[in-house]
Amino acid sequence: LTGGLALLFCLVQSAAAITVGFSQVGSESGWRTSFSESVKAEAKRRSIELKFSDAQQKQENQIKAVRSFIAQGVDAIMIAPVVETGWKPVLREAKRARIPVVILDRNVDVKNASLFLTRIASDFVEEGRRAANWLMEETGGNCSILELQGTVGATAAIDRMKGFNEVIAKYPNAKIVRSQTGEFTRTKGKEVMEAMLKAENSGKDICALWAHNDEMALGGIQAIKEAGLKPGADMLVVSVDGVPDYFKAMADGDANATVELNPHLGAPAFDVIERYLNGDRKIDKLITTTGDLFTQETAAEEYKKRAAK
Ligand code: GZL
Repeated sequence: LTGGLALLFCLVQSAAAITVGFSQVGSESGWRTSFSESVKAEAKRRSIELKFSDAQQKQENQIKAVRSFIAQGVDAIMIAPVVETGWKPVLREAKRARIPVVILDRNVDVKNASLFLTRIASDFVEEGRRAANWLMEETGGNCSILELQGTVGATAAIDRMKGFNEVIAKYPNAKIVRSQTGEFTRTKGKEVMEAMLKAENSGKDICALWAHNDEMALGGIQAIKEAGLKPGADMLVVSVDGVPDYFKAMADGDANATVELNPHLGAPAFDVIERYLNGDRKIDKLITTTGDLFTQETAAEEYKKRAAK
């Protein structure tokens, strides 16, 4: 009898566990991999069956994954969209299949808000403003800047640029002299920075590098060193994400500031999915996370905290 009851309990228990499909952009940055790891760990903690798909930064792979989740009849879908456009058809298919969709981090450009349950993200425009405000205070508003943009068409790139430019527009002697995408990666960031430095007299008259994420900034720092300049001193470096390697660079004096981006989106995402599956229909369309600006002053101790994890 006890064996039968135990088996019954397991069956009921496993039947109660929900299945969630997660379409992730890729693994282009340290922030992205922390985000993925935190979602996987949170799913395990909650005994949620997670179907994880890494799209290698290609939207067609994301759409294929979402279609496969729909075909498998998952209970909910999470999408971290690589770019904003092109999502309407597959979101309509999920809606027809009555599967709730949670958008994580970057946004989707759809007019019909009923096509997704909610979006959980940081305010990227504010991140851009904070980076620019720090730089303007640091330089008295007198600064010629090189910009490494994130992935073209990605909300993080569009909005960080918007916030940064909104602030420097108030300073007549602050100007972005060159701007190009480094696709959020360290390799591409270094390559593009090398080209920009060559075109700008090896960066001798450049006051700062503004990068839409730490990975590109770290690539840019290598290029600045190879051009014979001291990053963090001859050329200030300001960025976003707050990955451990960047805290190390600040502690070493090679970088100056970053706005931390919270990678722990799993818990709020699963909270809202569980609320929805339990019948809650009063869910906000946007749930924002926040992050602080960090500078060299606290970089060494912050690095110790993060590297230990
Ligand atoms: C922003 C996120 C960006 C990170 C990068 O929230 O979309 O994508 O800043 C990552 O590190 O590539």
